[in-house]
Amino acid sequence: MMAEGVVISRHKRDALVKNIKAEEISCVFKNRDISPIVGDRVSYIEKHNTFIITDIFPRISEFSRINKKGMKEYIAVNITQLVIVISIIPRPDWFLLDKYLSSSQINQFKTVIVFNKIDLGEPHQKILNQYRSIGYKVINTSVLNDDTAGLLTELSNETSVLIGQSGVGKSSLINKLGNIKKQVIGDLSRKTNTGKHTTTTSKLLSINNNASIIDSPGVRSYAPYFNNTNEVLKGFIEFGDFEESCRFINCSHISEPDCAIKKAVADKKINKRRYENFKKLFNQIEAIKK
Ligand SMILES: Nc1nc2c(ncn2[C@@H]2O[C@H](COP(=O)(O)OP(=O)(O)OP(=O)(O)O)[C@@H](O)[C@H]2O)c(=O)[nH]1
Ligand SMILES: [Mg+2]
Ligand SMILES: [Zn+2]
Repeated sequence: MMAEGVVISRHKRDALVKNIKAEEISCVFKNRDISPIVGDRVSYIEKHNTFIITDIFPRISEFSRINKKGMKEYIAVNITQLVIVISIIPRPDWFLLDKYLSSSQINQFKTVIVFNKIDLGEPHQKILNQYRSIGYKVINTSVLNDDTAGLLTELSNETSVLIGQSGVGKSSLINKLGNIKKQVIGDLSRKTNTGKHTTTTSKLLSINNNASIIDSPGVRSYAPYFNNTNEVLKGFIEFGDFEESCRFINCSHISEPDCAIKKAVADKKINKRRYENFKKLFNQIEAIKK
């Protein structure tokens, strides 16, 4: 008999599939062409007491990264929103944030920046306001002070993946929001104030307000997968207001003369830090693509 469900977690040789009856079924996949990712809609059959995934339905979206071998690797699929979590400790990695934002822009995901642990103070307001002024939604949260209602509003009716450095509080936020099986959370390392990579596999959870959330393992770094270097140019949303005025239509805003982006940076209409991160990312992707 054939049944359908959603992949809620993926391991090396099997995947946990939640079916329409909300049963969680451990399924294997034998066919080389079938590599289910968390968020995938699949069909499966039962054969001699083993559940086997037979098909993956077409995806509405794919969130990916480039791995060490230069290949595309999927983090989550069928998502509608990226929720990028940063915090006071560990300190924000702004380049990491810009890389996530560029990926979100290319994939046209809805995007929310969550600034967590505001019970510890409110630093970085200037930078956060820069992100607000270019159009990103930035919300403050605190698990400790039970301040998560604003986040719940953003999550409702979306399928979101929570991403960010280890220890920023992704799993803690999810535990606070959902009447769900609690995710394991972990202390920060006392020496370095960084997370200990507590969450090790992505997991899709359904909470109230018709929100689906994927908890993901914290990262040290991230590089978006781009089909070509030109895509990097489209990842920085505020460039759109100026790029038509560059002298060359295919200007990469790096070394060409009469570049409207570089002029906007000089005129302080584009944030210099963002532009430097754009260059850094552009050069990284170019090095990979060569
Ligand atoms: N003060 C304060 N601490 C928090 C808050 N949210 C989470 N923490 C603490 O931060 C630490 C890390 O929390 P986790 O939820 O495990 O972080 P994570 O982002 O899921 O980390 P990984 O799974 O390793 O990626 C724990 O000690 C939490 O108690 C908050 O709002 N305020
Ligand atoms: Mg976690
Ligand atoms: Zn230019």
